[in-house]
Amino acid sequence: MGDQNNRRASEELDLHAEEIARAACERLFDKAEETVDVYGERGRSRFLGGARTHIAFLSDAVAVGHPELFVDYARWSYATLVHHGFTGAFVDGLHSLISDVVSEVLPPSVSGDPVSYLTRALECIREMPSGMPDLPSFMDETSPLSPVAHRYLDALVAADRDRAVNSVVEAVSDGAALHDVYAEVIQRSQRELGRKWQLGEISVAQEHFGSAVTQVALSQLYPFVRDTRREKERNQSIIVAACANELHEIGTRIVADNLEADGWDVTYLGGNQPSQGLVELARRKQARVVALSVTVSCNLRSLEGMVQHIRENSDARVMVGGYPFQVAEGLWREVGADACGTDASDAVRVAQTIA
Ligand code: B12
Repeated sequence: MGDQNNRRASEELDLHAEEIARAACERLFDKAEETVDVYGERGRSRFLGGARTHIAFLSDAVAVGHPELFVDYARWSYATLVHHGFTGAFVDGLHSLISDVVSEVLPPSVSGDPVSYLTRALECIREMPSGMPDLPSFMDETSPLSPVAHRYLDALVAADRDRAVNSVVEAVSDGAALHDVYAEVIQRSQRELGRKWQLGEISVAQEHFGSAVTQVALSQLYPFVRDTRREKERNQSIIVAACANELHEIGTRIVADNLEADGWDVTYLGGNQPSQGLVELARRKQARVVALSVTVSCNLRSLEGMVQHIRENSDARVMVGGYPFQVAEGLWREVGADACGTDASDAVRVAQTIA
């Protein structure tokens, strides 16, 4: 877990984030004319945006004291940039520049960790095989629901909402288990959409459309959730939300629906939830558990603050989940949670054990 020095370094990074991003951008584009020739003004604004996101991810990784979180992000962003037409050398230069600027701008007493995280990320990127990074598919051809998953994904990519929604509703009506359709069709397709965007095969608009249709599909599947809940009613209340600043809400919603199908009285709050109202709701609903989700590690401090606030102001147990906990072992304990689950089915198992 991050110590006081980590926290200070991260605060300084936040304070100087814009200055660092702009200085790195200026050096890359204004001092190396060939960079402007190759990537143009559009490249400059993309780089600036990317540099800001980089610093946000770096800052949270430093705060919680887990360099592997930043390394994971840096590898992901390297693969994405290379698949979107930037050269490996450009991305390498970008990392080196950010590292140089961080060591110049941050006070020497706190720059050690951020610079060492950046160096570690750079080393890992340099160890990646040259050429286009391989991004394995998320689709599972051995799953009995594979044909439905392909139908669903193809319909999302083809911008055919009705075909997508009908494919999952028909699968459940024909007897497929709800949690399998969530895991094998919807979750895999959403992740595959992300991969296709990363590979440059689909646009941001197609990815956004796909996620919007998935929300419609989840609404159409909700009556099945309610029917299953009636059979299992357990009269225990749980609040489910994604933490403040976290916009990824589909995984959170699937967790909520799985819990409800297991008989829980679920209050689902969606994404980007501040802790204030959540605690009041937890008290009013006499919630046994609050389940919090985080997907991007730059929201970890936000999640941590919420866990602390819930602990100090309610009796509810706290369960956390989401991608960063798959990358950094033991992190869930360090953010102060009572438990962590890996996916929606695991969330059901874990909630029962801590309630
Ligand atoms: C759709 C999407 C978005 C949408 C979200 C729309 C919405 N309404 O939800 C939008 C466009 C908003 C978005 C934004 C961003 N995104 Co995005 N996004 C995705 C995408 C393509 C799909 C996410 C999804 O629906 N997954 C499917 C669900 C079902 O899976 P899941 O979230 O993992 O949830 C399961 C488990 O994690 C677990 N779980 C989750 N929460 C909890 C909680 C508890 C308590 C428990 C027990 C379990 C649990 O159970 C869930 C169900 O089984 C992913 C790709 C991917 N591989 O996931 C990228 C992805 C997550 N995004 C990414 C990034 C970088 C971003 C941005 C930073 C981009 C940017 N530069 O602005 C922003 C951050 C915004 C923010 N502040 O939150 C990266 C993260 C890279 C990394 N290594 O960290 C990914 C991987 C990009 C990719 N294309 O491959 N994104």
